[in-house]
Amino acid sequence: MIQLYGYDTINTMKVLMLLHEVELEYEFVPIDIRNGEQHTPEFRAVNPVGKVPVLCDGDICQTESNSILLTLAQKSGWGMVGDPASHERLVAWLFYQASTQGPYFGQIEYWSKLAKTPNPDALAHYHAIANRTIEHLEGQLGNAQYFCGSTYSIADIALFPWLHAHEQLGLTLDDADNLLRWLNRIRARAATKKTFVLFEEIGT
Ligand SMILES: N[C@@H](CCC(=O)N[C@@H](CS)C(=O)NCC(=O)O)C(=O)O
Repeated sequence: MIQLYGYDTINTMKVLMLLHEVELEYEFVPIDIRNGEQHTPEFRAVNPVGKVPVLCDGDICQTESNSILLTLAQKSGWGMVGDPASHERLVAWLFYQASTQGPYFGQIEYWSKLAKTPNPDALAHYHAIANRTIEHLEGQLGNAQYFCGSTYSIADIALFPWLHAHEQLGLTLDDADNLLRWLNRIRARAATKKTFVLFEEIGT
């Protein structure tokens, strides 16, 4: 059975959402990153970078949440989109999420919750970038149901967790009705609800 090393983190959430959509059996191996378990020799043997998620299938272990999404979607046939233009768009969203949305929203989490020395300038800087990101995503989504059109795909799964957590970061979607509709559509899915339930259990 495949194993998912993870915790109640944004990037773990993406992989769980996909596993639940595909209804693949997996073993969840919690790695308590708040208590340093990502730095144990046992876990470093699985991922030398010391980060979750990691998905292992036998001896093959894959890191980087969006690359895990892509591999699982290609293998299962779920979460991809049909025509070449949509496929290019899907891959571009995965890169955009990993290079822009993820790192900038992650900086807000750091400066608002984790930093020992507050830095209001840094927080304001990353809030401004995140607000531009939200504006961009709102415009790109437009009236479409999903980021690649009418098909729910791994592009949506990749972009979902940070937007789902926007209130915890002090961000608002008051001017982003399209994104709010999109969030609620995804929150209502059985696979997403199952992921939320598992998140409640992790670390408790
Ligand atoms: N680019 C990686 C980022 C993974 C990552 O940053 N994981 C965080 C949790 S979301 C982590 O394990 N942090 C522990 C640490 O850095 O010590 C991915 O998308 O999987």
